[in-house]
Amino acid sequence: MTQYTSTVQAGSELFSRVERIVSRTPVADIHTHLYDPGFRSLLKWGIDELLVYHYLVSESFRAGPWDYDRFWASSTSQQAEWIWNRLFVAQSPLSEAARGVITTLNALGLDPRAGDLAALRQWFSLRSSEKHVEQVLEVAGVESICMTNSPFDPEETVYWRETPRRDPRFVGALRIDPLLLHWKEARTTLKEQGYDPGDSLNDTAITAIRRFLEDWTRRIESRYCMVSTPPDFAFPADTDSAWILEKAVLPHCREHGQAFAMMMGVRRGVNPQLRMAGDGVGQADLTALAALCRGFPENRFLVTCLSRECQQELVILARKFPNLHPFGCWWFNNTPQLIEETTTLRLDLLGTSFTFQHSDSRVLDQLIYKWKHSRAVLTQCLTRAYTQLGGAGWVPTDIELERDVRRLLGGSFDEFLLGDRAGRFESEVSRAS
Ligand code: HDL
Ligand code: ZN
Repeated sequence: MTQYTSTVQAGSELFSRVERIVSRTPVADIHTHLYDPGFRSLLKWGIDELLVYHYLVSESFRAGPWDYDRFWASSTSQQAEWIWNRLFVAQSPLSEAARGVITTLNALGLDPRAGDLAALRQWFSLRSSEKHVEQVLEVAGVESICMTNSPFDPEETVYWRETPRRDPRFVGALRIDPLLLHWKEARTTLKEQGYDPGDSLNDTAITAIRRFLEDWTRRIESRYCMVSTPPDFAFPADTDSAWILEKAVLPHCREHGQAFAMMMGVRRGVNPQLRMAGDGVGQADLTALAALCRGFPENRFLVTCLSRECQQELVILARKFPNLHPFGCWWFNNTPQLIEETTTLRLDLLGTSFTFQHSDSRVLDQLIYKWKHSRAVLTQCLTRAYTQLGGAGWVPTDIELERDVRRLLGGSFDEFLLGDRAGRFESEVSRAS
């Protein structure tokens, strides 16, 4: 009887069962930078947008000459041609993001080998955004998409003032980085929007910030509230960030049933010349997360970390705090090797009480490759896990496989948000004592 196998027998009967169920289980994509088609130009799609994805921008600069100004002064289609030639013509598209373009084009029935960007542009140009959304969601197997909605982004807030016709599959998620990380600037925005917090952090500021959060939460029908934090984010701490988080944001989340999502360990602007492509990674101090989970048991924390080194500590913290839900293999972790490593770690220590992946897609068509690539790794991880379970004498039925996969692809996320886990946990503990 196989007790443990680190390699998966692809093509085995179990592998085939798992692969079939993973491929047909619809995904709730809990973090993306996509927009409802009602937001018109904010929803990016097509070959040029695929090629100028910031992951590919940074990769294309690996070969000189590094003429940043000339690149940024050129048009999107010129940038796309430049990237195509460097990453797809001068070498094989071996990186995850470059391979993703190939996966996506083939899945849409297009031939990347033709290398004719003009013909590809023509194909995309003939499609309406609504029709393209239907096809991409169908091909990608995605049933819902959390957007990233920032009340600090004037390009976006203009649409909310028009109360856009909404596609219910595109779910709101309130993004508040400036509020927590750049209070001096954020204060100006709040004042401009009619929430005058005054000049110091006191009860007046709390009232203004909470009204701001409440109005935006309602306006976008937010699923959760999110921030990305730098490696040195500290809590508790004598900082504006810690004060606003404790006095305004976490009480708001408790009152409005909002989980608080933290994406931890991003170093913004490591190379400013690469603009959005210039961000880097640092090891987050997760003692701050432990303090938040411990100090605010009625708040629920959705967390993903950017550094590989943080992944085990995050999983172990999740074992200590029922109000902590790890999710996704974020950004630089979104590679087959690190998805497999992280997911195996999580399955071994958390079972299915986490969310396997989010796509972080910025371009609609990316949903296709990000979920095709991730599903392939999930199939590997689950086949290994069920092989081990079988070796222990417990062979899962298809119903059980479907249940488990649904949990990993959005079901555990829903349960965590709706289950008021921390409250129920508290009541169970208090009843027992
Ligand atoms: O802060 C974030 O939400 C990150 O996901 C950044 O947007 C990053 O640029 C990204 O797209 N990562 O995949
Ligand atoms: Zn993101």
